[in-house]
Parts: sequence; C-alpha cells; structure tokens
Amino acid sequence: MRSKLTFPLFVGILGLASTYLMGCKKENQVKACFDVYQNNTPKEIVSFESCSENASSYLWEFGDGTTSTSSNPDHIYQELGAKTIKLTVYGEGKEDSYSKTISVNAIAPKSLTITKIRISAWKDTYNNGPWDPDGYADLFPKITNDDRYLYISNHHHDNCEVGSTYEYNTSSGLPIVIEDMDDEIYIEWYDKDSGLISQFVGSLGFKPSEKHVFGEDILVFDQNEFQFELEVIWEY
Ligand SMILES: [Ca+2]
Repeated sequence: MRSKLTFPLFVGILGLASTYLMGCKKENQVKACFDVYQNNTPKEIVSFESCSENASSYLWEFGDGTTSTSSNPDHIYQELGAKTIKLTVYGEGKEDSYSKTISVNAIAPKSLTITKIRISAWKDTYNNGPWDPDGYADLFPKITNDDRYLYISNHHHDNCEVGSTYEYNTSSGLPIVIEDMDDEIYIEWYDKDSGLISQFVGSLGFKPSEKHVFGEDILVFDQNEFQFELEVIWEY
C-alpha cells in the first residue's frame, strides 16, 4: 500500500517542481512591446506606452535622431513623414527589441505668410452703414498685432463687393511673414470717406497656431455675413 502511493507522490512533486521552474523561466523572459497614441494634429504630443515584460530599463529611438530612457515617453515630432520607432528593453542581462512605423502627417508650422486678402461675402445693407457717412462702402484692411501695424492697404474698393482683392503692389506691404505662431494678429477694416477720413468698421483676431489647418492655404473669417479670406503659405 505504501509503495503504491510513493511513486504518484514523487511524480506529483516533480510535476509541481517543473511547473515552478518553467514558470520562473517564462517570468525571466524579456519582451519588448509598445503601443502608440497619435491623432495627427499640429504640435501633437505622441504618446508611447510600453507593454513590455520584465524590463528594468528602456531605450526608445524615435526615428528622428532623438532618444528617451523613460518607460512611457511623450514625443513631439518636428518633421513630417514615416518614422520608425524602436524600443529596446533590458532586464537581468537580457534584452529584446521591437519596432513600429508611424506616419507623422501634421506638425506645427514655423511661419505664416499672408499673400492676399479677399472679400468673399458681403451684405448689401453694409452700403450706407453707420460707419459710411459718404454712402460709398469702400473698405480697406490693416493687419496688426498688439505692438504695431504689419500691413496697411494703400487702396480701397469703391462700393465693396464680393471679390474685392487686396494684394501686393508697390507700397501695400504684402506679403507679410509672421514667425510667432502664438502672436495675436488682427485684421482691421476701415471705410474711406471723402476728405480721406477713415472710419473703423470692425476687426477680427486670430492666433496662427490656432487657425492653422495642415495643408490649408486659405483662411476664412466670417462675421455677420461679412466674410473675407486670407491667402496664406505655411512653412513647416
Ligand atoms: Ca465710405
């Protein structure tokens, strides 16, 4: 009776031991793994989240020449295109690597060039508006920031209508280049009256960084059915 029990007990103990040993061996395997979270918006912070196993240290290569040793780093790309990210993890003398390629389709612009201003919608009732004593709505724009005028149109359009365009000529000042993407820029409109008196009509402000849409070269501004557009060039 006793000898019959000994063998299964021995096998059982061996089985438990081997399960334990196998478990230990598996536990020691170093495996690199990560997930990427991005939505391709300008100034986007791309988040990397490690799902690695048994890693005690990390080396991230972001594919643009920069690296990080954080476990879950964030990164902002400065250039467009495909980026291959490589994560190498180290643990107990072992290492493992894992790579993934992402597409960076939007980055923050470095400058904004305004080349043309055009009235694209105009309400007839604006003629003879309260800012228009002489009865001719002949508007002209100025572009300013908090500190100074960046552009002053030197011509105006008699009886402003859709399609009135303000663009480069010898003294208008366009194009202008704005390099501070967080600068508050104002488009001010004035009406010219006889005697060269200018009446303030209204203004709209914007920050280039907030108005930026990747690849978009026309910025539309709309206020009370007075709509105008800026033709622009974004440099990245
Ligand atoms: Ca007028």
